[in-house]
Amino acid sequence: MHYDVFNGDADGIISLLQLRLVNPQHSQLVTGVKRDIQLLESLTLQSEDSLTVLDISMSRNQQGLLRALECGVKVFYADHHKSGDIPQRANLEAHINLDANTCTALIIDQLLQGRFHHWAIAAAYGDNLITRADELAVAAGLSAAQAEQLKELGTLINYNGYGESIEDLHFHPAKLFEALLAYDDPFAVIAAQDSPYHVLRAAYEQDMALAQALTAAYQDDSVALFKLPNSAASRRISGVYGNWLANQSPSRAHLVLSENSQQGYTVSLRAPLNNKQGAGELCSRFVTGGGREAAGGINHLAPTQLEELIAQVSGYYR
Ligand SMILES: [Mn+2]
Repeated sequence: MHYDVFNGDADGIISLLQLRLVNPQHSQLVTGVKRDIQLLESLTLQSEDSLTVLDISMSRNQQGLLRALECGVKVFYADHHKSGDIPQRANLEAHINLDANTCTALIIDQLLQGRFHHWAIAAAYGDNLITRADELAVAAGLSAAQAEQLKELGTLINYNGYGESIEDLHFHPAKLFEALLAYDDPFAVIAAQDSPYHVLRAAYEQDMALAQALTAAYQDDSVALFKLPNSAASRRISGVYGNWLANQSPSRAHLVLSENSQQGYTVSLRAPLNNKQGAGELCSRFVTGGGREAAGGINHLAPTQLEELIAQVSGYYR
């Protein structure tokens, strides 16, 4: 049995797409929501099996990988996340590149000498490598309008991967991969009226319209706070929504709260776009918080702590 193991986001799906367009293979598809990255652990393998692993961290899958290699499974691994030590084994072919300006689909694009280059560019857009994707689009002779189309397609495929569980998604990532495999060029997906592109586009607009209709639950000069209801749409859109809010008012910090199932909130904090610092530090003042300078989060905030959070954030960015 051959297993194709891939992240359920645009980069993972389009990496595999390029490989299977060149080299069709009957395989078992192993994937999940974007945040589900430990995909190797669950596999029960036999020595005659083979694996293709795409766009999931080698260090986060080390045990599963070592187990597969031990029992003689042939593994092809391509990725751009933290790898840890790469095992030196004859049955492992690893293509790991941690450059911040690359993604797995671009690593595959290089290996395939650009056979499905337009797809690779769409994946780079989807993985948020906007500047790099723009450069590649220009170098490939695409018009600004065509580049914009690839950007939208990549973004939509990526959006499909966001959710707490598979039930939140519009397409199971394996199904989305299978549907897209019918198209050797991304512009054909956009042109086909019955393709996943149109389904995702309508769904995305609907989710965003829901979020954009919300008014701030709190707002002053330095911070605005929005509460998303406990719904699948909220879980799909919260990341994109945070970006959109930040672009709307770049001098404010933004708190996006999602109601969670423990009567509290999951918190996402974005520092002001024109003052990208402090978010992780602010969040780590709360027990389950942490993050980077530009963006932080708190896994669980009790409603009674909300006032304190607002005071801290507002005071910090004032
Ligand atoms: Mn990626």
